[in-house]
Amino acid sequence: MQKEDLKLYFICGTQDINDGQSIEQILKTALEAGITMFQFREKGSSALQGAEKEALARKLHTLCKGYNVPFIVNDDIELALTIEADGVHVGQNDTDVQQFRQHFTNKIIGLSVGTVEEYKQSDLSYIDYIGVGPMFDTSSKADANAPVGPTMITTLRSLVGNMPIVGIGGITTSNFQPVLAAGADGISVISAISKSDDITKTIRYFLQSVE
Ligand code: TZP
Ligand code: MG
Repeated sequence: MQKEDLKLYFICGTQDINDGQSIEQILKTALEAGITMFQFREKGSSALQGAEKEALARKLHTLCKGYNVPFIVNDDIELALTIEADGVHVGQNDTDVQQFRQHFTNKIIGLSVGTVEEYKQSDLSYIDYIGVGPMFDTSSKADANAPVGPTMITTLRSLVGNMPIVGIGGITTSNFQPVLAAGADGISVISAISKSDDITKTIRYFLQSVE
């Protein structure tokens, strides 16, 4: 993967959209407007499972292919392998990355790293990028840790050197600039896009500043 892929990384699952809206339509609009990477993240009590989840993943993957945008699956390595996704994103408590890197050559593996302690306990040799956060308060992740702020990007940047970094958590069009200024290669958002009244305008605004 290229650092540029992280510029505007949209994450979404069926739990993240307003009632009556379609995740496919939202993704289509977001791709058209220029998101650079997408992560399918089904979470919580309403999350699709099994065949339904796989069917939706395949549809969203196909949409991403049409725009040459990498399609990443959150946590579900089996699903990622089954549908030949472009990668997976895992958290600190998810499957041992080393175990699946061998099945996952030429794929993207992202890891969440929120603190220096987490950095120290992570083997980054198998990782393509790290997601650092939460930058700010977020209501999109039920078990989110306390915000670490953009300064955590600067701290981790000095430890990881050139490794691609994306900031995540509570990022909006009003607060993303300090995340980039702190050394992130891009920003990752759920609600700023999925709940936007004008997705195209929101995305264009983000992209103007990242580029
Ligand atoms: N990981 C850390 S914060 C977060 C995830 C998945 C939620 C980000 O959602 P939002 O709506 O952009 O704050
Ligand atoms: Mg996880």
